[in-house]
Amino acid sequence: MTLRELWNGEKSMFGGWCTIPSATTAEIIGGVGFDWVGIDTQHGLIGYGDMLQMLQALAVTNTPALVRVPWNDPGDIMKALDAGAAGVIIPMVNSPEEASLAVAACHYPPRGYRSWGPTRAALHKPAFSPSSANDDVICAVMLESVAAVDRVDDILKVEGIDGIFIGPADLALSAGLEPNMLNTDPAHIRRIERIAQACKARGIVAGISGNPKSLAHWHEHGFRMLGLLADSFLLRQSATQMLESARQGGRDERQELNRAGYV
Ligand code: 3PY
Ligand code: MG
Repeated sequence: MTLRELWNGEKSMFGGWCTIPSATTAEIIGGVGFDWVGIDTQHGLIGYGDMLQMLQALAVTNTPALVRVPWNDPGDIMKALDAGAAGVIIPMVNSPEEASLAVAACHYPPRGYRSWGPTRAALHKPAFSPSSANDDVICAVMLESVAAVDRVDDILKVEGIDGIFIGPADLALSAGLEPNMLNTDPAHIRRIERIAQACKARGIVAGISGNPKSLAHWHEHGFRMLGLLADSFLLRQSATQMLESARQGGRDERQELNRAGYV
């Protein structure tokens, strides 16, 4: 199923998140069965060459990739799409003007001003055309500041936004709170709920990242694009747990591995 088909459906879309610059980790995460995988070129340690190889690795696993670009920059957006990303996640969008800029960079004329040169994007798609690309590409903008929440209704009126992805840490930081993905400050929670309501009113997919428990909570508020925590976090967490278990004589049953742990 394409990301657009999933997007236009009703089901939850669980995403993996890659911050490690490695086609191998991308392939491993892609093989897990996520509905989409984010390649984070903003806070992840991933450059253009890594991103390209990670897109190739994810394609092997048939997992649609969303690239989080470093900023709302047309050049970065277009390079990620030309390299074959199914869509982009664009950070720090704070106004309708910034949202229009993001949407226009994702679409070919007449809808936008994406420049022609789909070097990898068109590679295995004989029917690729400006209009098919415009229909397929997913443009998700990140609302992650108090200023963005204050203008959420105007931002969502911008034609061509497919999804809102909330950055809980930056949103909290902009309100003078701890930049914590799971911040439970009541005013912070109300801001997230406010965005969810605005998305629901306009039929726009709402997204957020977190752990399974927080995602279950946000799903009840209408969030469908649900990003799980990053490869770097998962690796560190399970390595830490495994080491602790080994030091305790292997008594933690969660650390039992099949087939010597290679696959
Ligand atoms: C944030 O929490 O600010 C994010 O950007 C999460 O990805
Ligand atoms: Mg952020």
